[in-house]
Amino acid sequence: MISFPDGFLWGAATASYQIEGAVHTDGRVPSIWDTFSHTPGMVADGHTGDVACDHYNRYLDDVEIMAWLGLKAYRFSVAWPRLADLSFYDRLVDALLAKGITPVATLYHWDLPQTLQDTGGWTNRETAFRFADYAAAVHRRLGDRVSVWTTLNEPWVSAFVGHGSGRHAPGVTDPAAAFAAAHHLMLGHGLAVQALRAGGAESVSLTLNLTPILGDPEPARLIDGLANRLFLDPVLRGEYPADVLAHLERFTKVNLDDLPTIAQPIDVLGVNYYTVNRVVADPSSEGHPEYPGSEGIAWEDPHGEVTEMDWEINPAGLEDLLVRLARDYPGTPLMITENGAAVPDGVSDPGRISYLDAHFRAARSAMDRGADLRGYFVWSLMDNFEWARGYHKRFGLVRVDYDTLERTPRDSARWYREVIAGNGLAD
Ligand code: GBH
Repeated sequence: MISFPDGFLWGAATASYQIEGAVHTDGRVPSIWDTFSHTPGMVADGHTGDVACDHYNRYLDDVEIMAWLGLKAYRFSVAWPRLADLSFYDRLVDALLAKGITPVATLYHWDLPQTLQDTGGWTNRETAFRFADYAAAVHRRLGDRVSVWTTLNEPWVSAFVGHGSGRHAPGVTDPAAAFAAAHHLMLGHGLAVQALRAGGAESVSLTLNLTPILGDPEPARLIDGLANRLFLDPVLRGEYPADVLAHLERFTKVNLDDLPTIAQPIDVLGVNYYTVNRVVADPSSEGHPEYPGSEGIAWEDPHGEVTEMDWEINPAGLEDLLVRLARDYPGTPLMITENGAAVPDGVSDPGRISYLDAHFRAARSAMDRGADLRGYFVWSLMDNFEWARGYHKRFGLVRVDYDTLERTPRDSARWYREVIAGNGLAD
């Protein structure tokens, strides 16, 4: 038996725009993802989050499923566009607590109000201050019942997929904008931490998507800087790494006086892990638009098995990442806030079970090697709007029929239920 510590926080994760639907209900205003998904050509087959899983209306059914799974915690995000009426989250939190499920609230999972985009979005420093105001307002409303808070989900994606390749909203393709957005996102994080602390929040965190970069040492070092250290070091060490700072200053200047604000202590670091990237030096390569300045570097095809996203399945990458974090950023407890796989549709999903099984084991061995891992959230509770890929890619423990909106637990859900009940895996 491979056991996890008592109180290990087994959970599942979702995000507002990916599941809620009800985009015109209770005064919700448009977000950059409404604009983007309604722009022809941006999302596969013109899919949008207008209805999604209709979780906004079906949340009680979904909480029943979570209770059946035995989840200890549920990670959801609050939609900033619903700031005018947060009563839905009141009801959701109460329903979770009634089932003994700890709510873990993320304040920003990519659905920026369109009005803020109209004044520059994350490229405008002012947005960071608006984010902190919003964080304070949500905390005032839910802070009596929600004790675990995450500011941002994956600022790398917001900055570099949103403003580098433009594959995500707001669909900008401008390296200077991408680096400015990265800095302002981190500033917004720091200001929001201050606001949450002022309101008395118990546990405050940031979730980063961290991608181990394998391959030729020199290009791997640069890309690791842009993917990982660009965010880890300002938040956890109060500085931009020298190589990353020199690189980003080729595109834009950032205000280094913000670093003490960005480096507000956090209680836990959220880690989203899916795969590794492999890079090689290749003078003929134009580079990757999500890594501005990566000319001369090529991305290798995945090694071995891949998921439906074409992402390499590499559980050792998770183990190495957690051990590295414990070594390079000691003293910060870790939580896996997302890990999971898109596999072919069906109620039978052996690929998802073997993916999760291997990654749970990898996480456990990282703990044996010193990683202070407190919890593990599977992405995702249910199939949902997979951003630019629309509804084609299915990450759910629970299947969603998009015609009837019926939910059906997959084999992986039954399997995960056993893992949680036994707090571990059979040898
Ligand atoms: C998460 O993003 C999101 O938080 C979540 O909303 C989403 O549904 C989920 O993952 C599944 O996609 O791009 O081939 O080089 C994950 C974003 C995915 C970005 C892996 C870096 C590296 C592989 N990350 N990606 S690749």
